[in-house]
Amino acid sequence: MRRYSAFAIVREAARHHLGWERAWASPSPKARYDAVIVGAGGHGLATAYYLGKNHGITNLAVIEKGWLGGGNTGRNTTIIRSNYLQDPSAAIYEKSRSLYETMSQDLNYNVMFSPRGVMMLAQTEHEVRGYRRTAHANALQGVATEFIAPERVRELCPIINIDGPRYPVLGALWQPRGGTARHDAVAWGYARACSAMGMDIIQQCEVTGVQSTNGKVTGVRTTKGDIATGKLGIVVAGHSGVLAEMAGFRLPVESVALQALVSEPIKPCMDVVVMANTVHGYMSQSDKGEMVIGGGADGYNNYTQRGSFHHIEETVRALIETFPMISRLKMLRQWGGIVDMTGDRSPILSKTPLEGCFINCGWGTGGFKAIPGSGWGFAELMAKGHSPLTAAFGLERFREGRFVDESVAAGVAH
Ligand code: FAD
Ligand code: PYC
Repeated sequence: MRRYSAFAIVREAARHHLGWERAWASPSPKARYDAVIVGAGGHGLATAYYLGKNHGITNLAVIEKGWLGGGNTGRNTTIIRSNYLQDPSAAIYEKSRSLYETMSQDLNYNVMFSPRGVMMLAQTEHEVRGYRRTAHANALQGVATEFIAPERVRELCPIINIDGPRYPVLGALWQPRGGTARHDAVAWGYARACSAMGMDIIQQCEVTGVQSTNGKVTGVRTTKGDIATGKLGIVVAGHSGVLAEMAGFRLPVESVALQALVSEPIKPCMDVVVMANTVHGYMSQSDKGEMVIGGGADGYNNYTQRGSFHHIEETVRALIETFPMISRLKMLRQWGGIVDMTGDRSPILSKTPLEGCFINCGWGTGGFKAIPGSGWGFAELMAKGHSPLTAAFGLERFREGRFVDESVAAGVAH
């Protein structure tokens, strides 16, 4: 792989940009790999990358039924933060956030990480207590957050209506090094780095079956033929239940639609990310000037990548009361993704009842921020059978009642 650099831009400018290489190869599948990852979203690609980089496993294929990054990785609102309450969550999300800080250099690909700061508004006394508690927990975990007063909220984001018609802003949980990154670039950067290590990324290839003998995985059946492997990572987000069924086990996961929308572009008016969880909407401004907006998840199971109309209405209503100046903005686009929700709102990174088959899912509405940390930990689990980062997130926790309960503590009421 030829490195991207200022020198390369000058060189290519001088020869009419004819020398750029394809960012990744599109090979046909081989008959056998040491490891196969199903799903070329951020988590699958990051897993492949760290299996190669940290554990030397490069005879590997990532199998994707659509195009890489076309699932939730390319559909999210790109918020990155690590202000979780429980220790195992803070550990994996902060590992992830810290990997985002150096991802562009590490991958030699500009993922446009923008640590512009994330604030979660406290609009009830209950939220004030909850966020103060999270700030104390984060201090002990080494995660830099603080609880800030309404005056500071106004200073950081002058367009907020502090006295809101229904709920005043009583303060906020502020993470100054939280922020956003360009979601497609995260997938593309990992794909390019994986391809450069000799891995095969096979798009337009659906896994239709999981093969096994005597309780051990032996391969996968795909629309491009059978592929043998003794190590399988299932990383398919909203389709995790479908793949688990192919592998012969069930997951405590529900698939629901989560949607987002963007407005027409306007001049810069907001340089932080704001989440308002009581009224339930969140907003940031993209580099193009569009307001990037989201709200709650649908309340019923679903596999269509859309989302219900009443959620758009509720989200827009919530944001207009928080940011009255957006009331006359036109919305340009709306879309949805299918997210995989667990009961404790924490992910599953686990061995499975099928030996050699591992599952990474349950990131629900909040897994974009977790991509590098999840890839790091899941690769270690697949390579060595254990990872300190993933130990609390095994499937057995649902049987044993050891939940990592983030359903309210994460501050996102999805
Ligand atoms: P995906 O990116 O969905 O990748 C899974 C891949 O598996 C897909 O490409 C799919 O095609 C493939 N696949 C499925 N079945 C098969 C099969 N049989 N064979 C082969 N391939 C298969 N998180 C945040 O941290 N911050 C946010 O601001 C945020 N906002 C969000 C907003 C929206 C609207 C949505 C939908 C999600 C949001 N999320 C957010 C959540 C985040 O997007 C996801 O948790 C994360 O992207 C999941 O990544 P993934 O790699 O696990 O899944
Ligand atoms: O987890 O921060 C998050 C998030 C924001 C929007 C959707 N999820």
